[in-house]
Amino acid sequence: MAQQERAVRTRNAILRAAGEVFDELGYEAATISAILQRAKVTKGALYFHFSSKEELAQAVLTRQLTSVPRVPRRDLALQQGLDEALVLAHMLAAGEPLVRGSVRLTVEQGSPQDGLDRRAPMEGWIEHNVEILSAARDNGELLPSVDVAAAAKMFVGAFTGVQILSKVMTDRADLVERVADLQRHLMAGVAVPAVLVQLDFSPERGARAYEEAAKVKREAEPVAVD
Ligand code: XVR
Repeated sequence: MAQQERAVRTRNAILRAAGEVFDELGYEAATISAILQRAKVTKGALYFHFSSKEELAQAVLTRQLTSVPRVPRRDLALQQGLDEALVLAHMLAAGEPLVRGSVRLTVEQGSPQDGLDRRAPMEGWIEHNVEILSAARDNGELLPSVDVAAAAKMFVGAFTGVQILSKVMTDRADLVERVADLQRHLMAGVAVPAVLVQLDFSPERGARAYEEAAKVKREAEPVAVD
């Protein structure tokens, strides 16, 4: 195996372990030694890639969007956005460590001095939603009254809220269902009637689209590089 590929694999293993530990303990209580044990790499290897707990947490936060495989293109931009929401819900419910850890780091209040930039993943999602909604606007899928920039933020805020509710109430057992239900309500407020009737909100789309997207991703790039 090429040296560079080995380094990327080690880095991914460390980030995955960090995701698990941040998910279980939160930023404050997490320790580098717990992450080391979980990743099964040497201390030297870990410090070669990351010099501090803060750097590890920031990398987990930064990876949030790229950890979610892109859903294959759909004819309707709104169906694509909807499928992405179901994929993210599926990954959180199924226990994907990087995404779970990253989401916990994003929503925990933390201390003002912890130095983490929690805005990064939120800005990434908002920007991504602007792209999807702009494509939807160009396709004539959106009601004329919709403000794309405001709707992009509404989708992120609403997903976050429902995600927290499901975690508190059912430890995410009902997350995919809650997100499908949320999307049904949000889409009714943004889609023209002719598009709304075509959207498929089945919760099972989450797992299916995840497998589909993960396959495309594996074929495109066997090892993720930042
Ligand atoms: O914007 C998002 C989607 O378009 C679905 C609505 C997802 C935003 C996820 C934000 C993330 C950060 C904290 O989830 C949290 O709970 C894909």
